Amino acid sequence: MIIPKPVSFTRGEGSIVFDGTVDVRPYDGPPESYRLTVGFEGVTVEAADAAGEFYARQTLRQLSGPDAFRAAPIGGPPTLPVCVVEDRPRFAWRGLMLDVARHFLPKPDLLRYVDLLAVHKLNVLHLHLTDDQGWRFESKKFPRLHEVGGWRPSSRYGDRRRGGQTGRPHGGYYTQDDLREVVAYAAQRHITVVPEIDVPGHSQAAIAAYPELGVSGGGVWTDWGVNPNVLKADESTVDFYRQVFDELLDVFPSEVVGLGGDEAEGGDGRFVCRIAQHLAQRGRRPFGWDEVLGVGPLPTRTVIASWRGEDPGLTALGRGHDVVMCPEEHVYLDYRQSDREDEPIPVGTVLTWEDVYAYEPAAADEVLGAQANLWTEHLDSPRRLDYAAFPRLCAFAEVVWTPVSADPDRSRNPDEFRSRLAEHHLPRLDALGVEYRPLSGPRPW
Ligand code: TNX
Repeated sequence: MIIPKPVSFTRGEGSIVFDGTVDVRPYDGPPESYRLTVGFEGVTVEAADAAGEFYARQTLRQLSGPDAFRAAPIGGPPTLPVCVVEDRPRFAWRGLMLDVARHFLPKPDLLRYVDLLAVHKLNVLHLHLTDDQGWRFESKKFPRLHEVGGWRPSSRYGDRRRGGQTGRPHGGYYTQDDLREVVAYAAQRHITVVPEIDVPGHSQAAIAAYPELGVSGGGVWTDWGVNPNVLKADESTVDFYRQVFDELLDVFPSEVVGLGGDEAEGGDGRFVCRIAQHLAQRGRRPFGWDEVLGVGPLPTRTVIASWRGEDPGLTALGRGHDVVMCPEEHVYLDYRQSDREDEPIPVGTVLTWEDVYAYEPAAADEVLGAQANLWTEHLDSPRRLDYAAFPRLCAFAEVVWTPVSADPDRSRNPDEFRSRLAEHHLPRLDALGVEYRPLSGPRPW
């Protein structure tokens, strides 16, 4: 009944009425771990650190039942089962990548996603802030980036299955203060916001703002797919981006900072190497999609996101990099959830919650962790995001907390998870106002 399934859950006889008082004590466990005891004498949380205490409190909320997740309280104080819960995460990096570039997600909705990550005990929000179709980061030095790059005109709609066009005009950006607020809000929930500015491909929005940056010109892109236009690798373009990244570092304290590097066909790899070096000189760890393994020398501290399967991640481990596994065939939450004709967002290959739940990261003892990726070409509203993210993100949360093990009581079990989804997760998501995809099939929109 817990998300994620804890290392151990022992339920005793009886229950107590919870008056909100928690006795917090130190715990001799690994980082982020805790033991929660609900006894007749009261509630005790033993926590290894502040994050462990935070997760214990999330679990307490889960034990309190779905109404504890409503925005406004209903009913009296919750009743808790007498129990002991021992728990520790499996990975240090338990992430979600949100693409706020293809469709801008207004700040209140972004904060809501931070809350949803916290409920699921995920601790990294990777924000994909720029792409061909939009630039979402306010730049004080180069304001045309957000003023021009933040807005795209209308275009015709194409067949989504083939990529297609963007359709309606669309735009928006976060001010630096907005993002500082998001960072602080996330930090209170033990979530690190890892920003990404994508170079040297996926950069048409920046090129629209400052045409001299691009190999060729053009406006903010109104197609989906891989754009052949990329950034030049000359000194002035690299220097421009050093200044943009410096602004980014002022806003985001995260040690790990994303520079993209994906799908830059025809792009000059030296661009990525030089930005990576710049980030390293500024005391940060560059973070790139697995294509960056092919561009030339990178600081060893570079973190690699393995999305084209897991082989690139294994290669990266062999070269001494830290790795975040996010293989598209297991954790791409933009992919369609069934092959039904009426599935509303029919992109990619079928990826069910069962597929996500069955994901077992390779080299699990060596990688930093895993993240689910939520690309938003076809997710143009928070409602659509909810539909794509849930309940698959619930399944993902359990993957990064609970290993597959020989002990059936402690291992992940899809049948048992299905009943926990139906009995506990979905009522909780209902209480939170999340418009998840029903287990029975597509929601009629
Ligand atoms: C590939 S995954 C991309 C994104 C797209 C996504 C669509 C990756 C690093 N790049 O630009 O949005 O496929 O699923």
